[in-house]
Amino acid sequence: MKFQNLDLIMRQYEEALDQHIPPKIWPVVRLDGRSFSTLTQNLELEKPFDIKFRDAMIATTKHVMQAGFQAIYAYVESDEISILFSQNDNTFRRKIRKWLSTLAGEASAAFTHHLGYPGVFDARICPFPDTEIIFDYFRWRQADSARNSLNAYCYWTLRKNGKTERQATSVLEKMPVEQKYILLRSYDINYKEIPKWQRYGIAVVWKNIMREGYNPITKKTVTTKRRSLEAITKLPRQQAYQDFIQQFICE
Ligand SMILES: Nc1nc2c(ncn2[C@@H]2O[C@H](COP(=O)(O)OP(=O)(O)O)[C@@H](O)[C@H]2O)c(=O)[nH]1
Ligand SMILES: [Mg+2]
Repeated sequence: MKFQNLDLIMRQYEEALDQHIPPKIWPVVRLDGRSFSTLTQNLELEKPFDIKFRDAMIATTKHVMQAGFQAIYAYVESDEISILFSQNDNTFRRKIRKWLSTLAGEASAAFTHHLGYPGVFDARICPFPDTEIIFDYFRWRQADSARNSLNAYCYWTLRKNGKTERQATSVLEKMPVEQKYILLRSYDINYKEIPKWQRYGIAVVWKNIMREGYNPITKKTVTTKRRSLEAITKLPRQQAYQDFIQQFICE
């Protein structure tokens, strides 16, 4: 078969499953660490929360937000990163396979580089039609963070105090939230005083920085504006959290 004919046929196969993010849709990509329960165990990280791991997740998020797409806002909790991109982001002509493979690859490379241990992320896209549902999405992830955080504190407190995996799981099964606070208090842990990031997650946002410089040609001081990424470890909650996110979104 002639190369040109073969090329035509192969391209049909290659492009058969291609999909695109529709116009005007806001893409939120969630990256999740693959088998990080095992990874965190192999690295003997602090339980339930480890600062080195947290910092690797923040560094990974900053890297992905600067990987050539139009990232607007990111939220990190546990081993997952959610990134909101501009509704007008036309990177790779919005081809979904390019977005998912590139973003998962960038995250995996950055995390591995930062921690010196191979970590792999999967990726999915949530295509949101408006900002209301974006707020709901981030509030949902924050509620998930708070729920998992309380459970992790209870579980590891029981494990550190002699309970087996099965015993700890069985004690916590169907235990009401208030009871979990009481359980922690009985081990001298005031859960309401733990660092906020462990409960409500971390945001990574763009900040404008004004820099003063000297122009040797005009011999004048000049002020330049630069964008840089900042991690916010004390996030507000519920409606106040929504208002916080709102400031980064312009339609
Ligand atoms: N020790 C430790 N483990 C963590 C920390 N953050 C996340 N993890 C682990 O990461 C897992 C993430 O959950 P999930 O994605 O459902 O598990 P996976 O399928 O094994 O990646 C949790 O179960 C924790 O075991 C941390 O700061 N310290
Ligand atoms: Mg995971």
